[in-house]
Amino acid sequence: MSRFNAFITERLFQSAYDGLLRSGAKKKDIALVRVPGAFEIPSAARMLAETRKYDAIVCLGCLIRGDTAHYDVIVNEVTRGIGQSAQETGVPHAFGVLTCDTLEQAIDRAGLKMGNKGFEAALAAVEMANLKKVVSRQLSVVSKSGRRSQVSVGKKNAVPVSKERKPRA
Ligand code: INI
Repeated sequence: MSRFNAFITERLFQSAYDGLLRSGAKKKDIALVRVPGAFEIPSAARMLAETRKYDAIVCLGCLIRGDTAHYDVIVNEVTRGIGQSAQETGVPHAFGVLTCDTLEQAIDRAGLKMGNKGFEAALAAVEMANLKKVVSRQLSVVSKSGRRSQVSVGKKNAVPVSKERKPRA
């Protein structure tokens, strides 16, 4: 979590923490790491991912265009860096970095009118960590049985499309 625009990022964190606990995470298994600004999030996320101690990383920050000319330079780098860390380490990273034009927009997305992006990011992290666990298990079954060239989704864990729960409209 970045400290820049802390008024917003603290709200993102509180909601992300709540989302993790509601999803079954234990307090002792959640670590909070603070960095100065959004620009520092990708490198911190990567350091943490490389320890292999974490099931997922929830990246929380707040970039506001109105603040300084920094915004335009930083925004793509932060997005790219977080995505790159996720892809290169294989550890799920959730993107809870607000990219807003105004402080009002940021307030809305940190719990006022538009939900809380921290909460959404926490749920995305849990979902991707669970998906990774299921797929890793399937891959290890496939590699033990020597069928390396036939990596398929196993019947036990895959949900047939016909039985998939439809999201409510
Ligand atoms: N950092 C943010 O997290 N949000 C911003 O809106 C922001 N703006 O606009 O400047 C910002 N800048 C600081 C930056 O992330 C670095 O911490 C700083 O440049 C030091 O590397």
